[in-house]
Amino acid sequence: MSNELFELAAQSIIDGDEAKAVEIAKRALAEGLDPLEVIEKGFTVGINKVGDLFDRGKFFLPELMVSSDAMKNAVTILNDAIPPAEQTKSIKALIATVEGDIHDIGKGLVVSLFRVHGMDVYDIGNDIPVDEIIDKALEYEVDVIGTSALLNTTMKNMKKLEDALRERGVRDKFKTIIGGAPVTQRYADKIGADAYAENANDGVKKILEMVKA
Ligand code: B12
Repeated sequence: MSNELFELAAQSIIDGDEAKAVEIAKRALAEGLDPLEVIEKGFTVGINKVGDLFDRGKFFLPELMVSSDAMKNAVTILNDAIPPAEQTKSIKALIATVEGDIHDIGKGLVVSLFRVHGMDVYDIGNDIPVDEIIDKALEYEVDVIGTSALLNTTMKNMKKLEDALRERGVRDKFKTIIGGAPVTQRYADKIGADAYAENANDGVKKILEMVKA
C-alpha cells in the first residue's frame, strides 16, 4: 500500500499536480505513514525526475516551477507533522541557502531532520549573503553553520564563507557543513569546510561526529 502511495506521490510532482500532491500528503498522514519516508521515497523521487527531464530538455522552466510548488506544499504538510524529538544534545545549527540561490526544498528537509534529531535549528532562509550568515551565527552562538547551494554559480559563496570566517577571526567558533546537488566531498576539502553531506541523514551523522556534547 505504501509503495503505491510513494509512486503516486512521485507522479503528482512530475505532473505538477499540486492538489493531488497535497491530497496524497494528507492521505499518507491519515494512514499513519512516516512523513520523512513519504518525503524521501515519494516526493523527492518525483522532483529528482523533474530535474532529469529539465536536464534533458524535456521540461522547461514553467514545468519546473509548477512541480516545485507542488513539492513545497506537499512537503510543508508532511514537515509540520514530524514529531519533535527528545532533546538529547543541545547542538545549535544555523542553516541557509547561499546568496544568489533560491533553491530551498532540500534545505527544508535538512532543517526538519535536524530538528527531529533534537538540534536547535535557526533557518535563516535562502539567498543569504555571507556576512549575514556570520552575523547571525555569532548572534545565536551556534555550533554549526550549514549551507546549501544548488547552482554551479552559487557554490563559490561557500568558499567565500570560509574565507570570511577566517578574515573575521571567528573560524574556530564554528563547524561548517555544506550540501546540495553540485557540491562534493572534494569541494568541501578544497575550500576547507569541515564536512560535506550527501543528504539530510548524512548531515545529522556528520554533525554528531563533529560536535560532541
Ligand atoms: C526545484 C528546482 C527549482 C525550483 C526551486 C524551488 C525552491 N523553492 O527550492 C525553481 C523552479 C525555482 C528553480 C529555479 C532555477 N533552477 Co532549479 N532545480 C530544481 C530541481 C528540479 C530540484 C531541486 C530540489 O529541490 N531537489 C530535491 C531536494 C530534496 O534535494 P537537494 O536540494 O539536493 O537537497 C538534498 C541534498 O542535496 C542535501 N543538502 C542540500 N543542501 C544541504 C545543506 C546541508 C547543510 C546539508 C547537511 C545537506 C544538504 O540534503 C537534501 C535532502 O536530502 C533541480 C534538479 C536537481 N536534480 O537538483 C534543479 C536545478 C538545481 N536547477 C537548475 C537551474 C539551472 C535553475 C535556474 C537557473 C533555472 C533558470 N534558468 O532560471 C533557476 C535558478 C534560480 C536561483 N537563482 O536559485 C539546475 C542547476 C544546474 C547547476 N548545477 O548549476 C538544476 C540542477 C536542474 C538541471 N538539471 O539543470 N529550480
